[in-house]
Order: sequence, then C-alpha cells, then structure tokens
Amino acid sequence: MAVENIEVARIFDEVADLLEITGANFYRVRAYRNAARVVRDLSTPLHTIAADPDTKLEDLPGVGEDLSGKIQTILDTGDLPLRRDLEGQLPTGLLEVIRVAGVGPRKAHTLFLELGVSDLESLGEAARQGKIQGLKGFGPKTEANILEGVFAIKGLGRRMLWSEAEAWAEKILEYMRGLPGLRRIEAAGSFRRLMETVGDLDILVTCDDPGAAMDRFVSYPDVTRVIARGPTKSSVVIGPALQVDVRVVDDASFGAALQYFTGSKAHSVALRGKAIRKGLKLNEYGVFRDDERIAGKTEEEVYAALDLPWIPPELRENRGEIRLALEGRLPVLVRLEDIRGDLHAHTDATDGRDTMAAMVDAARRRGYSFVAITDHTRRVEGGLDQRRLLERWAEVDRLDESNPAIHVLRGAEVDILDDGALDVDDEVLAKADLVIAAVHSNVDMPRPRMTRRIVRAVENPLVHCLAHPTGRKINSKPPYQVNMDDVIVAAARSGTWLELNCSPDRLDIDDLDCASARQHGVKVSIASDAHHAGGLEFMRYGINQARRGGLEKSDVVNTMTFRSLKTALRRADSALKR
Ligand code: DGT
Ligand code: CA
Ligand code: CA
Repeated sequence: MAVENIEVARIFDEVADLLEITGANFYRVRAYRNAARVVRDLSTPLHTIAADPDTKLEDLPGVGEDLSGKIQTILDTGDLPLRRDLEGQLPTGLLEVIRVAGVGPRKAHTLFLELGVSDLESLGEAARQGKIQGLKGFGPKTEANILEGVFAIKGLGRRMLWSEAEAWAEKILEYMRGLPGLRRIEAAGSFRRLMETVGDLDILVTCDDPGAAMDRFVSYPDVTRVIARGPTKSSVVIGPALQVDVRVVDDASFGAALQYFTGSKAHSVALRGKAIRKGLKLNEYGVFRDDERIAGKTEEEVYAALDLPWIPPELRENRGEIRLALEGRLPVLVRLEDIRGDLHAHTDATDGRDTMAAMVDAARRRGYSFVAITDHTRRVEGGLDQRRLLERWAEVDRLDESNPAIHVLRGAEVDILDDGALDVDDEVLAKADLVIAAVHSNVDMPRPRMTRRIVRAVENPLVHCLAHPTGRKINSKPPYQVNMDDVIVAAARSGTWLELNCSPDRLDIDDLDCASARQHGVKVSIASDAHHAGGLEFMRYGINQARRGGLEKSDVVNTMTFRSLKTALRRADSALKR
C-alpha cells in the first residue's frame, strides 16, 4: 500500500514538533517544517517521483540528500526511526499540549521539565493549582489562557450529540454518493443505533474501485486531519472533532459488515455465541458453516441464518432484544408518523421566541391534530402570574376557535416548589386542559429530598405529566439526584405521564428510563419543548430515544387521537374530585 504525501508531511511535522520540544537546533527544526510544507503542496505522489528514473526526491525544493533518504524510508516502511526515538524520549501527550493556544513547543518543554506536564490532563491540573504563573516566561494571564485553552480542546473531544453528528453524516454521505461506481453506502455504529451521543462515525461502502473511494474520502473538503489512509479503510477528522472511518467491503459481505460495525459490541458478541451454539461462525464477512459462507449479503440474511428476525439497530444493546426476537416478541417501535400532536410548547409570552399564533400555525403545518401551549408560570423568571395565565388561556381559546384544523390546549409548565407543591393555585390549574410540572430551581437537593419533592408533584391529581424528569443536559448538566425508580412507580400508581423531552441536548428521560416506564405501564409524552416554531422539529430526536427504549405507539400519549387524549386528560381530572 502506497504511503500518501499527506502522511509523509504529517510525520515531518510531528518530528519538527518533537525536536522543538527537546530544544533542538532552530535550523534543523525548520528543515523538517519546510519539507512538510513542500510535500503537502506537491501535486505528484512521492512514490511516483521515487519510482520514476527521470525524477529524484532530492531535487524537490528544500529536500536535500538527508531528507530525501528519510522520505524513502517512510515510503518503504510507513514510519521514521527518528520519530519513534523522539517519542521514546518524550511523553506523546506533549503533542497535544502544544495545540493549546499560547503554549508553543518551547513552553511545553519548560512545563515538562519544571512541572512534569505530560499531557492535557496534567497541564490543566497545573493551571488550576496556579503552579504555572510562577514559572519564568509565564504569568497569571498566560495561566488563565492555558486553562481556557485546555477546556476548549477537551470540550471538543467530548462525544458529539447525535443531532450534530447527523448534520456531519448527512453531508459526508451526500459527498460520497458522488463517487462513480458506488453501490451501497451506510453509516453504522452508534450513529445507526441512534444513540444520544456519537463517539465517531463508521461508514461502510461497496463500490467498483476502493482506491478511488479512499481518495475521494480523504479529500473531503471538511477534513481537518487524515489519521490513516489505507487501501480499503481510512480515518479522518472532520470539522472541529468528529472522527470518521470509511471502510470498503465486498458486496457478498456487506450485510455481515453492516451488522458487525453497527454493533453494539455486546449485541454482536451475544449473536456470535448463538452462532457457535448452532455450529456456525459469525464475523464481519458473513455466517459460515465450515468454510462455506451461508449468509452475508444483507443483514436480514445474517439474522435469518441464526434463526432470528432482523432486529432494529436501536435495540441492539444486548438488553434482552435477542430473546424477544427469538420469541417473536420484538416491539413494534413508535415512528414519527405515529405522532399526532405536541404537549410541550412555549411562546413569546415567556421565554419562547414566536407568538402563540405562529406556534399553532407551525404545529398545524406539521399535520398535528393538537398542540398544547405550555408557558412557564410565576416562580420561573419571566413566567406568567395567575392573572396573565388566565389571559393566555383566553387567547388559546380564541386561536382554537379560529383554527378548525387543530385543537389548541390550555396548558402550563408549572414549577415544582422545594416541598413538591406547585407555584399555581389549584383553582387556577383546574381550568387548564393540560398541566405539566417540572423542577427549575434548587436542583442540587440531596437525593431523598429531591425524590420526595418530585414524587409529591407526580402524585398531585392536577398534574398530567412530569416534564424533563431528571433535568440533565447532555455534556453540560448532570441529572438531579433523584431515584427514578420511585418516580416511575409513583407515576404508575397515579396515572401521571413522564415526558421524553426532545431538545437534542436533553433527551430526558433517557432510553433506559423509557424501557422502565413501559415495563411499569407508565405512558410517555414525547414532547418538543419548542421555544420557537422550528423547535417542533425536535420531535424526531425524541422518537429516536423512545425507539431505543423499545416504546411502541401505544406507550406514547401523543399518538392518541384528540378524542382519546381528551378522555385521558379528563380521567386524570376526575381523580381530583374523588
Ligand atoms: P461510539 O463510536 O463510541 O459512539 O460507539 P460505536 O458503537 O460506534 O463503537 P465503535 O465506533 O468503537 O465501533 C463501531 C462498531 O464496531 C461497534 O459498535 C461494534 C464494532 N466493534 C468494534 N470493536 C469491536 C470488537 O472488539 N468486537 C466486536 N464484536 N465488534 C466490535
Ligand atoms: Ca462509532
Ligand atoms: Ca469507529
């Protein structure tokens, strides 16, 4: 396999970085940097130059006898002994350290010698402890910048939200579809399993010319770094920090590869065990009896060879789906098309951006038959006091009248006070069609108190639904300290619904709590929590999460017809009168 120019350039740059960190001679460092630049800008592959008797590597500008020999070594072996030597002398984490704004190779060397800084982790720790500002050539300002820089880099290294990964995935799949001779292309891995966050994207391709697929992939305009380029597999980083792997596979094993690279690993390991018990072998190339491939072209075929129906990727976590499949009891997962309305939407009366009319119109255009307007109430900053709440409900009634195509519900997102009471009087709430309740303040209560607080709200007969039940925000806010088992049991007892909030960074409740709710017979409201008309679109992220939790249409309240919904809401109300 031919080594690409870009790989040679990367090795030279790394050598330059490492040399500079060790305090090597300026001219020596510069020679490697220049050569890296020359090689990177070259339009002819180095291996072509080396192979052609009429051209010589050492004639390249800035590449003398010494460096041309080194290029030849890289072309022959894929690496350079000098780089390995340098990596042996220094912690490789220092290469990350010099990416931090304000820390060049020289400063990295000082930090290494003086404070033992060896990677981003230890750099951040040294900055937090204020050890850096005392060093010669550093100061309090540099230290603050370093801390910020570490946070920025580590922040980007976090797992990406599924919704963000989707935007990148769509673009790169679209781009790869322009490959002549492309037959199939599919994103596998956690992305296909619709996990709430994605570590990296795993793309599979079948096509006429694997080399051409690799060329096209590594030259995708958004590529910020090529990690590896091989004959049938390449890895790059696109955009700020998303790794993408593309693999070319044979048509005959596409289904097996798709199954393997979709994972999860736990699911595949369990499948392989099942294959072995049947005297078969399962791997990424197919299902084999002795040496004969008996399945591999499609996933359906692979599962069928193991006596299983095809299992939806979002269930493949080895959480009992294989047994359900065997017994023919896989859930029929809820779909976006099943959704008839949205039970959580805000307007510009509080912290939303659009008017009530605009929100209702957007819901109508989505084909919904109902939408609830659920603005914040008085305890939340900017929330409606009771008088304004009643005024808004009058406005809801007017809009409901003038929009025959959609039912508009008088709703409110009330605040759960510290003791579990609500911030709106019962007499007022009794006039609402739908009350959703949520915690918005004192979010760091100890577990027993927080659990009691939420359970009390769930048991309140005026409350139809608990909104964003755990309060977590992916990558930024931990969940409340709350025992969700207790909450789910309370919800089951009182007939209260749990929301699956669709904001892409909330997805609250998560897949496991969805499964638990279903098991306890608790209904889930998949709700957008839209703060502008476009936010109604978030519904599909909630559907993804619900499917991972194994929810069927009948587990989800907002798949009901409006008539059934009305009945369900009234049944909850009548509990109050008992
Ligand atoms: P991620 O990227 O961390 O969000 O999660 P995945 O599930 O996409 O994991 P990744 O990218 O490391 O690998 C993609 C799939 O490849 C994984 O879901 C299952 C498969 N895979 C990776 N390593 C192994 C392994 O050691 N054994 C088996 N059976 N499958 C593996
Ligand atoms: Ca992955
Ligand atoms: Ca991967």
